[in-house]
This record gives sequence, C-alpha cells and structure tokens, in this order.
Amino acid sequence: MPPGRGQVQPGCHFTPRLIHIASFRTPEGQAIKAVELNPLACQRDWPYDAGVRYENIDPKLFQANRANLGKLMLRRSLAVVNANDILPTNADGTLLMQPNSDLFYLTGIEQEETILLLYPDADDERLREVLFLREPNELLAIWQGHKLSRDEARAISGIRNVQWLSEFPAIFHRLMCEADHAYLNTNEHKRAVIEVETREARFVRDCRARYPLYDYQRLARLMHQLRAVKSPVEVELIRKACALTAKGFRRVTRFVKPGVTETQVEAEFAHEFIRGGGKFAYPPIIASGANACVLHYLDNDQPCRKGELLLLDVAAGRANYQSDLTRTIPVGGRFTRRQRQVYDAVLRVFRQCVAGLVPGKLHKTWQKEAETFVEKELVDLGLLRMADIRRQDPEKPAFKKYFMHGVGHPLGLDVHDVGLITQPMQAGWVMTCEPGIYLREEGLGVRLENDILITEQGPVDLMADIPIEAREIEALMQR
Ligand SMILES: [Mn+2]
Repeated sequence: MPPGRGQVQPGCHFTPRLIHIASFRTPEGQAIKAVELNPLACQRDWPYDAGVRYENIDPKLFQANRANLGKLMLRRSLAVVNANDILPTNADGTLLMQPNSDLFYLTGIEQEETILLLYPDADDERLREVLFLREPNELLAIWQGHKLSRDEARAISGIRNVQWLSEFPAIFHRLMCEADHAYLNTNEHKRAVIEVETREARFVRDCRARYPLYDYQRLARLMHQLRAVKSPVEVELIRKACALTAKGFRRVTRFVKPGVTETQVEAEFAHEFIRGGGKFAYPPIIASGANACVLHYLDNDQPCRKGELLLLDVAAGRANYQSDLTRTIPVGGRFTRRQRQVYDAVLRVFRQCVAGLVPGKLHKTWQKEAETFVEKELVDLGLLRMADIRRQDPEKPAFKKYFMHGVGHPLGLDVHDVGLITQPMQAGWVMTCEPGIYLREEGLGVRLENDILITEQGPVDLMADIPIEAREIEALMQR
C-alpha cells in the first residue's frame, strides 16, 4: 500500500470469528460438528484445528506485551483498552469486525465488546489484569455461533481473571478510586481521518463525565512506542503473512496474459489468500497501464493489454499481522526496452533504500536519500535535466512530478503501523520500502515494495524470496 502523501496449544477449538463451519454436512447429508472436522488438520496447507484460521499464538507474547506496557506506565495508574465496534452498512447489514490492534497486541482477543483493564499496582493482586467479555447465551449461539468462554479467553490471553461485561462498572469504579492516573486509548495515527465516534471515543467521553477530576493519560503514545519494535514472535507472524503474499503473487504471474481483467487478477489473489487463512491486508491496487499512476487506484476493473505494465500493490494479512508488497509486471510476459529502463531504475533505488534502513536513521533522512536516488535516475532516463534541478523551487522539487509519495512506512498489526516515526529507527522495526517512478505521459508506472526488518546487523528483507529482478519476473511469466 503506498504511504499516504508525503506453539500451538493442543485441543483449542475456539474462535472469536463469525465465520463458521459448524453447519457442515457430508454428501450423505449427515451433520458434522466443528470439532469433528479435525481431519482437516491433516491437509498440508491447513495444519490448524477446526474453527481457527491460523495457529494459536503462544499467550507468552501477550503476557510480555502487557508486562512491557506496565513498565512504561506511571506508578498507581490503570489502563483500559476497548474492542472495536461492529460497523453498520445499510439496512441491517454490518461489516465484519476489524479486531482492535491494541487489544489484540495486549490479549490476543479479537471478540467484539471485549474490555481489557490493567492496573499493575492494584492492591488486590487479582485485579492487576482483568479481561471482560460479553456473556454468551443461547440466542447468540444460534445466530452468531460461538462466543468465547472464560476459560478460552484465559488460554488465549494468559489473563487469569476473566469476567463478564456486567462486572465491569463495579470493578472499574473500585480501581479508579485506588488509582492516581488513568490511561485511555485514542487514535493518534497522524494520518487517521475519523468521522464516526469509536467505542474508545465513547468510553473516553463517559469516563470524563463520570470521573471529571482524574488525571487522564494518553495510552496511544505508549502503545506506539511498544508496537514499533517487533519481537521475534511478531516477526515470524509477519513472515508468514509475507509467505502467503508470495503464494498469491506467484499464482498471478502464471495467470496474467493479455486480455485478462484487473478484476480477475484480484480474484486470483483472493483465492490464495483466503484458502491460506488470510485476507487482503488492504484494498488491493491492480493497475494496468496508466492506472498505475493513480496512487490509490482501487477500481480494478480494466482489461490488461499487451504491451502494458501491470502494477500490483497487493498483500495478505494473517493472524492480524500484515504484509505489504508491490510488483510491476509486463502483461505480455516481456518488458519493452523503455519499460525495462524504468523498471531497473526503480529497482536500483529500491536496493539503495533497503540498504539505508539502519538503526539510528531518521525517517526524513531516509526519505531525502530516496529522493536523491530517484532524482539521479530521472536524469539518466532523460526525464529531468540538471538545469531543471538547479532552478527548481525547493518547495516543489522537479522529481515530485514522477515520485510523489513516501518511500516507506512502519508495518505490523496495521499496514500503516503505529510507531514514533519522528524518532531514530531502531532494531526491531519493520518498514516497507517502496520507491516508484510514474510516467503519466507514457502511460506507465513502476513501484517495487518489500517489507524490511531493521537489525543491528543490517536490513533483513522479509520478502527476499519473492522474485523482483526483471529477468526473474519474465522467467516466471514464461512458464
Ligand atoms: Mn506500502
């Protein structure tokens, strides 16, 4: 996605997801319960228990995340994190719920209406971590399927004290009376545009009305700091998302030929992503020819013509961890000379920018470096003259006509992940690297994007096995 401008526990059959296979029937019409579908686990690319789309994550990850948050909080302070709302569409429709990334990071729980309450200094030890769930009932079971039991939520999150939501007001009140500070969660992603009042926003408003004299603190600042640095378990989860993306991409290189539509290409990706237990990490950009110059092109409804390039900014998310890939391939299987020139220019910039992802670097320095690399390539491609660059308005540099977006962004539970982007890069950050050159006049755009782990030993490309050299792409498409 282009940046905005500028250990399995055996026997766990639970899932907070609504997608259900409980009504599965054999060809003879015999009903099979979800737990009896375990033979699916024998299928090679579906090694998980029935009822979960991906392997259970060791709760140690979430326990460690909570412990790390506790270290950043002021003494005698509590923190609350709410699930996301299920958003309405039209009539009685709703969107599938998008799990709240902060709640997931701290608990592994995806279920709607869940509340996490942390108070590391609570006098009563049992109240240091409390998870609140909506209480399952018969009607919910019939209409929506399984909701988490308290034991299941304990197993996922590693939190011992799990209560039903009806207990929340009393326990919260008790802890508020003990605490000196309360951390509440707000969306502090600097590019977020929010027109609806979120569950968190309603909670903040209610709290402030009910407890007006408290010292409220911003949980988001701490969450951004924590989530920016990925633990080895998280990196492994991102790698798995990258591996699913790779499968989709390879499938598409075999599928694309003159005459296929962007829509059909999207369906090929969807097939691989969904059968692998994932989904699109973001609305896919499948842009043939000049469409590649529309940075957030989402129509994906045009035919792919011989002689054109096809820009694919498409990637999978899996287990709530995202990946982000862009490749640009020739519809007919071979680059023209001009396309190859532009492609190789972008690839050189890409390699230089990957090398620049080192601890201590400022994002803005990295961006500036990318722009310098692109500028040189634009001169070599005959698109800019040195004289244009010398005369340019520093507010509107000449390269911006051809490279107008950021060179990369943090990646993790969110595609444009949270992170303190004004601070120097640290080992453990995962950044996308995605330079591009867009030539509207020539009806082509090239962008290349991989996901890179920053380490003390140098950048590690988490997508190193996805072909990127022009000749590799051509070879893939000849098959
Ligand atoms: Mn991206």
